[in-house]
Amino acid sequence: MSDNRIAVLVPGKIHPRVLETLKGHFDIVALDRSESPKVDAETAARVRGVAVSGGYDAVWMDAFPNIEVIANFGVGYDGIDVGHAASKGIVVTNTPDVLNDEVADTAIALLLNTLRQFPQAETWLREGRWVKEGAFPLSPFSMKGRRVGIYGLGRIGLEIARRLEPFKVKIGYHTRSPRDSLPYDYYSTLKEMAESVDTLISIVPKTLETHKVINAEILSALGPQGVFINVGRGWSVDDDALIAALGNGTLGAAGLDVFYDEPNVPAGYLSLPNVSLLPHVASASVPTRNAMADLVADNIIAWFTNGNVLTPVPETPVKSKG
Ligand code: A2R
Repeated sequence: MSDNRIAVLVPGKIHPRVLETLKGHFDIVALDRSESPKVDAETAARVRGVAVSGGYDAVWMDAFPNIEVIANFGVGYDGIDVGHAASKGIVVTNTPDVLNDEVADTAIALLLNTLRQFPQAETWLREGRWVKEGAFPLSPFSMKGRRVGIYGLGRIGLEIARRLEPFKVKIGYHTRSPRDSLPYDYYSTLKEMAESVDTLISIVPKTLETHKVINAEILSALGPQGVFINVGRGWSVDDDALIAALGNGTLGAAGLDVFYDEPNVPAGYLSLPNVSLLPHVASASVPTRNAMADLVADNIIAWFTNGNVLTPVPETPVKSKG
C-alpha cells in the first residue's frame, strides 16, 4: 500500500471488474462483511471512497471518517443509508440506465414463462414425458388480449412498456406523478389499476411507501385470470397473501425474480405449479454486469479526478470539490 495513493474500501464481494479497474488508480482496502469493520485507525483514516454491492450502513460510514463517495453496484440503493450519507456530505452513486434493457427483457421473458409455462414444458421434454405421455398440457393463459398495468414507470418501467407494445396488449401504469406525453393509461392509485387490468408488473424501488403494497386486496382485484410479475423488489409483496391467492385460485399465476429475504425463497412458492421463479437474474448477463461494474469504477474515478460523479442518487448532494 503506498501512502500517497487514495484508498478505496471494498467491503465484501463485488464484481471482479470493479476491483481490476480501481486497482489501477487506488489502494484497495478489502474487508470482510461483518457487523462492524475490523480495521486500524490509520487505514480507516486513509479511506476516502467505497465501492460496494449489497449495502452500506451508518456504522460502516462512521468507522471511516474521511469517506467522500460511496458507489453502489446496482440501480436499487436501498441497502445504503443515504440519509446518513447525506447528513455527512457523502455522495452516493448507483448504476441506472445501463441495466434498463436487460431488466426489461427479463420482465417480458418472465411474463411469457408465467403465462405459457415454457420452463415446465422444457422439463416435460427433458424428463421424456413427451414420448411417454404425449403433448405438454395447454397453457391456461396467453399474452393475447391482456391488459397490463405497470407499477412504476421509471427508467426500467418505460422500457418494459415499450417492449409490450408489439404484443398488442393494453398498457397502463401507476406512479405517484403521471408522465407526460405517453400513450398509456394513467391510474392514480395501485388499487384502481389492479381493478382495471389482469396483469400487474412491479418495478418500483424499495421505500417505506412500497412495503408489502402488493397485498390480498390488490391480488384479488387482479382476479383468477390475473397474473403478477415482480422484477422490482420482494419488499413490495405480502408473500403470505400471494402464496394464499395462488393456492386458492384468487390469482391465476405469478412470476418472481426478486424476494423479500434473498436468497431465501418461502417454501410456499416452491410447491405451487402456477408460479415461475428466478434467482434475481434480471440484470445478470456478462455484458450488463460489466457495464454496471464500469459505472461503479467510473463514478469513483470521476470523483477523485474531476470532483464530480456520473450518476448520483437524488438524496445526496453533488458538491463539486472545486
Ligand atoms: O412515483 P413516481 O412518479 O416518483 O414514479 C416512480 C415510481 N415510484 C412509485 N410509484 C408509485 N408509488 C410509489 N410509492 C412509488 N415510488 C416510486 O417507480 C418511478 O416511475 C419508478 C422508479 O423509477 P426509477 O427511479 O427510474 O428507477 P428504475 O431505474 O426504473 O429502477 C426501479 C427499481 C430499482 O429501484 C430497483 O429496486 C429495481 O428496480 O431494480
